[in-house]
Amino acid sequence: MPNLTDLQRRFAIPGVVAIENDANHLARLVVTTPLAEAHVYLHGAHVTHYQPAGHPPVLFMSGKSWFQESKAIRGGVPLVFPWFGSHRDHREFPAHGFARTRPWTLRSVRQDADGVVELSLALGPDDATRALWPHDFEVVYTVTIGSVLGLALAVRNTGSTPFVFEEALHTYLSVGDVRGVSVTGLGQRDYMDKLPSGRRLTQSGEPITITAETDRVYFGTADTVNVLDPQAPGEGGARTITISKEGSLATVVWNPWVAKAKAMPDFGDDEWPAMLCIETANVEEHAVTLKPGESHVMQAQVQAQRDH
Ligand code: TA6
Repeated sequence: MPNLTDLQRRFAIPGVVAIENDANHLARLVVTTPLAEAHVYLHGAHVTHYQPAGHPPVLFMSGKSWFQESKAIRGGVPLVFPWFGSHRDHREFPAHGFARTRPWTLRSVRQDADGVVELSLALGPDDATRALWPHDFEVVYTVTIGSVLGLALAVRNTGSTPFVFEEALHTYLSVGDVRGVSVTGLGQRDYMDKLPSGRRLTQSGEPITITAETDRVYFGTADTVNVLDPQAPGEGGARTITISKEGSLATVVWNPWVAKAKAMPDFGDDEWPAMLCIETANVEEHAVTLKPGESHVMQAQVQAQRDH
């Protein structure tokens, strides 16, 4: 693991970006500016907190999340790479790939003239990743913290053979009560309903509401999704969280509801009403193929505004 003192010397910006070990001795960056605050762990390059000025937190974090090097953090924005869900051929491999449970390297920390902070983190192959996925790659993740949370996942094939990968920014949004939330931007899109068997359907009208366990992969959609939360946390009343994106053709919508929430040890039984995952992805038929030397970037912007 990197030396904390060395990281602080190289990357800290006094009063803006601190680097600390959390209570579980995992290193994280704590970003505090007049525009927003955020927490980003080197473990999984995991954004666990984002709160723009004047708003309650935009990301949900489970109070029962693991914070261990071998496990994914539950909430925030888990990074899914290089496969989504269970591995097609090896069900014993970690779900959603290995990126979210690897230590990432902090590459740069910058603040621009407007006060926006940009972090860059990188992941490359090692024996552990090659044992799961026999390819050479470089992933560079850029997190931009301002009135908008910007996330950019750049994958490059540094090997000598082509590879195919899936990816997702598995974003957990914080909502007042998922049963009262309306989702727009996915109308008329085809989707795979993973409950129970992966059947293909077409989204009829919208808004989409959440009335049971929901686990859907929408295809052929580069669209912006809006989540209207009439009972948003905090004092300000209703708010809309907008997720726009580039370089992504799939969007995943997930809420575990009652039974699945109970089945997850790192998720509180009563936490499911407080979250909704809107995931920016390239999965299934939208998996990405890269020849040697080629790169691909997937980006998302997460923004909250009050509905007055
Ligand atoms: O993105 C939705 C999903 O694939 C669900 O099927 C559920 O498994 C969720 O991801 C969480 O997966 P995780 O491995 O983080 O428990």
